[in-house]
Amino acid sequence: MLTRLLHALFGVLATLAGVAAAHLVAALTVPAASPVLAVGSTVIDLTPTPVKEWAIKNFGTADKPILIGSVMLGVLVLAGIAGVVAARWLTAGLLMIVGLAGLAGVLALIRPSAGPLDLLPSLVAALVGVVALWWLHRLEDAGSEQAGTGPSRRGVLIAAGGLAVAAAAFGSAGKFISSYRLKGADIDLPAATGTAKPLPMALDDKVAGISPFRTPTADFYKVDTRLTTPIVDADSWTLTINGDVDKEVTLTLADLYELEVIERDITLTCVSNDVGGPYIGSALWLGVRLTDVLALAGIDNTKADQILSTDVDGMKISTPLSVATDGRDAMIVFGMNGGPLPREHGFPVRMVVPGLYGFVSATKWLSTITLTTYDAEQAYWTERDWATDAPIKISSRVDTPKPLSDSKVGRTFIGGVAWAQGVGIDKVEVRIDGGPWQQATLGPDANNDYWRQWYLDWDADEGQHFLACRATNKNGDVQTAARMSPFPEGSSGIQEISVNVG
Ligand SMILES: Nc1nc2c(c(=O)[nH]1)N[C@H]1C(S)=C(S)[C@@H](COP(=O)(O)O)O[C@H]1N2
Ligand SMILES: [Mo]
Repeated sequence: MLTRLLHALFGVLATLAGVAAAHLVAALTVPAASPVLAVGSTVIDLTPTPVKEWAIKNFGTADKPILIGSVMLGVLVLAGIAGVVAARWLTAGLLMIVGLAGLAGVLALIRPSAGPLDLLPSLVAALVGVVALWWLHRLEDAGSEQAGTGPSRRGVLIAAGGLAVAAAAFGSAGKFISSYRLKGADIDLPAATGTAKPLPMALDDKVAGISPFRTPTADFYKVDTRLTTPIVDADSWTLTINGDVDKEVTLTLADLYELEVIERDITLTCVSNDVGGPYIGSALWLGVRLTDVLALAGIDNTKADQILSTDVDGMKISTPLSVATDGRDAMIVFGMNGGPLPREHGFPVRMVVPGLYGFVSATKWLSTITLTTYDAEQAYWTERDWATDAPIKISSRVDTPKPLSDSKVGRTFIGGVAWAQGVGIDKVEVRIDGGPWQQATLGPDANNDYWRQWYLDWDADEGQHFLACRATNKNGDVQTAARMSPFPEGSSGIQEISVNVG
């Protein structure tokens, strides 16, 4: 039994060393080609929408670490078996390791943007894994011959320990190198013509715990299908506009800077939020008008109804052409909150279309814009049965007090944010313990595409309380109480939280 466990450990250690070495090689070349990430990305793509929904609901943004952990666990179980098999029949065990690495290699190679270099990390994983497993077994055999009777395990254990240390070192080096490469890249940004009005401080200081009127870049939510952030070189980056246009054009960052540069305060929202959810943020975006860019290619004669935007890795997002060109400030963005776009938010260039959920508008790491029809080509989420025309629904959220929190008896605030991009917020009401709706005080109005803060004075008495909020837009439409889940076109309903006072 103990010998079996030791052999399983051999397999696990050899595989860990291989995976870690591969991760290091990937960090230096193509981070997404790291075997664990290649397998993980495929699992994400193959996961049915309801399971994904469930994972986002239960794990939030921890869904990815949990996914990677599960993939790793599965791989290590197989690696343990390979270790045990290798003790009986070395070649078979080694072949199992090669098979595992080979599978990761194939998955890395079939990614849309993959090049031959993407095979390198898996080759390294196979090589290191095979050599390590072979070496551990050889040491063990040598040990048992010397000792005559039982195998002397000291040498083997020292070797195994050394391998574990090497794996940890490779892995950390890989992590360090990719985080270094992921550090914000710098580019010179042009100034906007007619800069946006400075945003008032609003209720940030008055109402403790309320969402800041402008979300700090570091706190901005992040949602995408990626396990690693693409590293794009701004100097060689280009944007191609093709498909059903008068003439295909390819633009550099400098070409974009030649257009009229604008600056807009816009609230971005993810469709995956339950009512009251966290995936929303408001920022100052710097860029050019999407319509100005499309005009360079000429779309007057187009029969397209879809803007299909593709990122540098081939991931596709659809946007209705009529919506993006209806006069709203749809943007091709290169700056966020006064700095360049951070890598995780789409460096060097992304799309932002006010009023549409991010999954049908906010393409990060933008590379190509294709004018086409919904019949001819389908985007990533369209293939997964999400809506294609998904305007953001009127909604509001209680930021403070926090759900299920404990607070003190006495005067305090109930506060939060409300949004109705495109139309603007006119009113927010709060309901305490099922009583009448009471009108909250609104913070300043930056523009109709931006959220508004709100608060209500509250003299809290002891006990459990239920707090709900609802928004009304400037057309008089009230946030509906009818509950809908995020799939397929965004959640609706009214958030009601429970808090304890005492
Ligand atoms: N290339 C790419 N762009 C993408 C996504 C993605 O998965 N890949 N996710 C979209 C979704 S669902 C949302 S809500 C926004 C989120 O933008 P953020 O991460 O900057 O907040 O980006 C959008 N752009
Ligand atoms: Mo999203």
